[in-house]
Amino acid sequence: MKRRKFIQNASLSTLGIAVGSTLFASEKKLPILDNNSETGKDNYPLVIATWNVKESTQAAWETLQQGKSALDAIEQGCRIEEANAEGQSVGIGGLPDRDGNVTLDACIMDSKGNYGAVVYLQNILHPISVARKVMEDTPHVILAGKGAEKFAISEGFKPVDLLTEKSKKDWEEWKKTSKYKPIINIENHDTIGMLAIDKNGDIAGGCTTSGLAYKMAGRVGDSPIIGAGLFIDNEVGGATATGLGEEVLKTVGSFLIVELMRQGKSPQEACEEAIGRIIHKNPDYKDFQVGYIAVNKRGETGFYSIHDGFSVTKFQNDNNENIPSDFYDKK
Ligand code: SD4
Repeated sequence: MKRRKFIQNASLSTLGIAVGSTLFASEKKLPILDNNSETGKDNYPLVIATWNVKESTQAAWETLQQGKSALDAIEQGCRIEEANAEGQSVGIGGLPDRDGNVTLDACIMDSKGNYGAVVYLQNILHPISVARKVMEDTPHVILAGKGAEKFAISEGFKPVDLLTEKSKKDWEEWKKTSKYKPIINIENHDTIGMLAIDKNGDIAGGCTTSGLAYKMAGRVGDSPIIGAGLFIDNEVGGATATGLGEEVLKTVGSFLIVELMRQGKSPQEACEEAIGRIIHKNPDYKDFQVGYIAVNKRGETGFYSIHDGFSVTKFQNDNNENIPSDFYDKK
């Protein structure tokens, strides 16, 4: 019996057997999908990211071309968007919370299942790199707020003012009415979730954002939370999210997608089902956007959103392309 079939069958039978198969998979360190030409070698290296972020995917791709790991590619790719002061949902230039503070969330996950994150981080330009340091240089997985900032500075990151003139002006305009409508739509959209497969077929991912514009002080979204904004299982694939984080958190979206792929769904089917869960549970889905992207171990990709307007950028076979996503709400 093919190994993949075996795992599928096992997980469909009793819980005891399902647990047994999981142990078997991890003890033997065997990929569910083998890395050979038949099952995907032609599909990677590969980089895919949320929204139109060609410069980010380019940087990640170049990193992979230098023979570096998927993890290095993710860090380099995310740093581009974090340093882009024009983008108002990531890093410098991000729209502030309702008190005027720019607070950043980011996480990174490698192919060995290691994870690091920063939440509610202020005054630091590259949260993705701080998240990597949390993962690699501390015994913890998440650092928050002042502690995260202190750690970053101790690691050599320089404090910077992240509130640009443009974002300050927009915030001052917003304050005139102070209407809080956490609608994520096409105007507010460059949270970057990125997945990469390196030449060895190993997968890593990252997610970095300034979160919802004008959020309550202290609010943390899905993007830095393992299983919600990002999840990688190198035996199966990876997934990441953008959109209204509260909805992604409540349905543990990225973990759900990876588990659906483990059970045999394609990345596209898994993304569609994860969006379906949100729609099924929340009748207000017309008022908010969520988008998911996924890759599996074969280098196949999928993406789907609730509403029109979501897109992904994919770099594969020397082609860096922004592709509009299919969506649920066709009206
Ligand atoms: C959050 N998911 O903090 C993020 C926001 C986002 O494009 O994705 N914006 O909820």
